[in-house]
Amino acid sequence: MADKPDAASDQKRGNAGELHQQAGGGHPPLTTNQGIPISDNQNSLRATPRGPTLLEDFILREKITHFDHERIPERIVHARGSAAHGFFELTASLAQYTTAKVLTEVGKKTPVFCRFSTVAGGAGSVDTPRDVRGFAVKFYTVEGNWDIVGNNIPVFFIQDALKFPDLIHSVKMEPDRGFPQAASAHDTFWDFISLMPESMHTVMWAMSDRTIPRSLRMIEGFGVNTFRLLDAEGKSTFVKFHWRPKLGLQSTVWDEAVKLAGADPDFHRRDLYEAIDAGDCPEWEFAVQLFSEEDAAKLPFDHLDPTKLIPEELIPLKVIGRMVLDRNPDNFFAETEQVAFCPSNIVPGIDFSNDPLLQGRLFSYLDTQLSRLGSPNFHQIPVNAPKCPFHNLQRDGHMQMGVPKGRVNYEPSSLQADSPRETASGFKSFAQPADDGKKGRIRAESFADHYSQARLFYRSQSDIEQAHMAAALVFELSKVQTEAVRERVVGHLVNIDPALAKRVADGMGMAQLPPAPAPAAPVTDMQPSPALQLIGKMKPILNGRVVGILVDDGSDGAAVESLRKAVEQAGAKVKIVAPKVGGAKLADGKPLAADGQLAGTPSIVFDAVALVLSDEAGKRLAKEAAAVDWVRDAFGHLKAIAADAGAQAVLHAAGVQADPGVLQAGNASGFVEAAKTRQWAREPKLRKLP
Ligand code: HDD
Repeated sequence: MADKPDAASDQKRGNAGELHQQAGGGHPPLTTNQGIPISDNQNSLRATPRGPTLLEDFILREKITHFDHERIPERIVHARGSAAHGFFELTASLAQYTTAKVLTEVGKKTPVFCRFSTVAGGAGSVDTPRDVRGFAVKFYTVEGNWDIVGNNIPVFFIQDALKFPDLIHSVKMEPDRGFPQAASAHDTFWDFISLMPESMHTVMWAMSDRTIPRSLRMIEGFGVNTFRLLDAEGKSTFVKFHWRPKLGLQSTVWDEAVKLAGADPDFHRRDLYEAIDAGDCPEWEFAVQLFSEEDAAKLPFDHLDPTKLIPEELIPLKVIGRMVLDRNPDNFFAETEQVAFCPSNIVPGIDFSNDPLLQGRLFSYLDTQLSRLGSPNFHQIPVNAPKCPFHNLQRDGHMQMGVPKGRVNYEPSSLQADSPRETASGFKSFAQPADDGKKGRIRAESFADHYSQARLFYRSQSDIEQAHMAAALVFELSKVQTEAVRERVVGHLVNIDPALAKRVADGMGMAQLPPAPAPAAPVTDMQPSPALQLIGKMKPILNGRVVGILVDDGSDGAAVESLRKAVEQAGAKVKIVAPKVGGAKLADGKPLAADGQLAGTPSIVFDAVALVLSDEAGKRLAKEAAAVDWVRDAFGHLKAIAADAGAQAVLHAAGVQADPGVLQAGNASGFVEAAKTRQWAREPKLRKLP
C-alpha cells in the first residue's frame, strides 16, 4: 500500500494540499510559532496510513492548543462592538480652561481608535436590537492616552456604581433560562426598572428611536458624566463632552430593526466597514458644555447626577474639533476585541468630578481589563499602548513584552542616570475643598428628582417620536409576563406624563391606570428642549446612505442610469438588486451586474428603493414573494419608492397606495428629494400606534 505523503499521492486522494499549491506561489513558508517550517499542513502524523495519530506530532499539538485558547472572556457589557481608527483635530482652543495639549493645540491631529457597541448582547449577537449604543474613543495624545467612554444617550440608568451589576444582571439573559439574548423586553429588566425611579429618565431615551439607529455613522455620542478641565493655576471648569455626526441622526423604524436582525445581523458593522473601505469616512463634531461651580449651583438639578442632562438651551454647546474615522482595523481580534477603554485614562489638564457613577467606573474598567486580557501588561498590546514614550518602574508580570535594561527598578535611586523621575508638568488632581458633610452610604438629596427630566424628554419630542415611544413601551411591557411589573412601570409613567401612561395602558388593554408612586421630590415642568429630538436632528441629505434598484431581464438601462446618477450626485450609493446574482440582461441587450440577489437582499437594508422593470418582469415578480415583500417592506418602513410602468404590478401586489413618497422612476430628482427623509405622514395609515 502506498503511504508516502508526497504531492502525487495527495493528488490521487484529492487532497487540499495539492489544490492549494495550484492556487498560486510566492508565499512565505508556513512555520510553527517557534519558526520551524512546516512541510505538510493537511495531514497529522500517523503511525501507519490508517493507524493512530502520534502524540509526537508537535505541529498538530501546537496548532490545536492555540486554537483551543483563541477566545478570551467577552466583555460583560458592550461585548458586541465595531471599531475604526481615525484622528481628532482641534479647531478651537480651550487654552483658557485647560493645559491639556489635545485641547489647546489648534490644527493638531491626534490619532484615535473608536469602538461602538451594543450593551446587552453577547459578542455574536445582532447589531440592531433596541439598545443603548456605546461610543468609546481612545485619544493617543502626546501626553498619554485619554479615553472618553461614552454612550449615544447623554444620561444613565443609575446614580451609583454600586447598582451597576444589578442593572446589567437584570437586562442580560435571565439566569435560569438563558434568554432573551440582546433584549430588554423581558421580566427581569422591567422588574428592576419598575423598582428604580431614578432610571425613568434614561428609560425614556431607551424607548425612543435613539436606540434603533440606522447606522453607527449616524449616532451622537456623549461622555455622560461631568468632568473637569484644569488650567495652569489649577482653576477648575466643569465640562460635558458631546459628539455630533456630520451625517445627522437617522433611526430605523422598529419593524425594520427587527427584520434587519434576520436580514443582516452585521448590518451596522458592515455599514461602518464598507463606508470607510470606500473612503466615505464618517465624521463627528466634538463639542463641550462648559460651566463653573457657580453656574452649576444655579442649575435646577445636580450636575453630578448622571441621570440628568444639561439642556443645550441652558448651557450651549461649543464646537471645538472634529473626529474622522478613516481606517478599518487590520485585525478584529487584535484591535477591536483587545482594545481596553478606561474612563480613568485622562491627561494633565482634565480631571474627574465627584459623580458617584463615574467614581465607581474609575475602578471597574481597569479591573475588568485584567480579567478579560489576563495580564497587567495589557497596556503593551499595540492598540492600547500610548503613542508617546512611557517609562516607569513597574516590571514583569504575565506576557511582559518589554526588556527593561539596567539595575534600577525602584525609586528614589541614584545608580542610573536615565531612570524615570516625577515631572512638574505631570498629572495633578483638582484641589477640591472637602465637604463638611458626614461619612456614610448616603444619596444626596439633590439627586431625588427622578421624573422632571423624564417628562422634559418626553414632552420635547415631536408627535411621531412620542407615538414611537409609546409603541416601544407597549411592545416591551407586553413581553413582560408579570402583571404587577407592568403595572408598576405604568405607575411611573403617570408621574412622567399622564397622557403617555394612558396611551401605554390602553395599548396593553389595561382596564385602569395603576396608582403612581409618590415622587421623592416634586415633579416640575421644564422648558421643552427641541435639541433632544431625533427627527429634529435629521438632516435633509442623502449622504452616506444606500438606495436599492430592483431590475430584471428587459429593464430600461437608461432609466436605471438616470436614477443612479441622481442618487450618487446626492452623495448616496446605489446597489443593484436582481432575481439572479448574475445580474440582468437589459432591454438593449447589455448586461447589468447585480450587487445582490433579490431573496438575499431585502429592501430593509436600503434607505430608499426604485424598481425599473419591463411589463413582463413586473407581471412575473408580482407573483414572487421576495419581490412583493421588497416593496411592501419599503412602503411599511416609510421609504421613498420610485417605480416605472412595468413595476406598477408589483406595487399593486404589495398594496402600495399613492402618496408623496411614491414616485415615477422617471422623476429621479423628485425621488432623491423624497428619499432624504422618511415618509412620516404615511405611518398612521399603516399601523395603529398607541
Ligand atoms: Fe461601562 C464597558 C459606557 C457605566 C463598567 N462601558 C463600557 C463600554 C462603554 C461603556 C462604551 C465599552 C467600551 C469598549 O468599547 O470596549 N458605562 C458606559 C457609560 C456609563 C457606564 C457611558 C455611564 C455613564 N460601566 C458603567 C458603570 C460600570 C461600568 C457604572 C461599573 C461600575 N463598562 C463597565 C465594564 C466594561 C464597560 C464592566 C465592560 C468591558 C469593559 O468595561 O471594558 O468595566
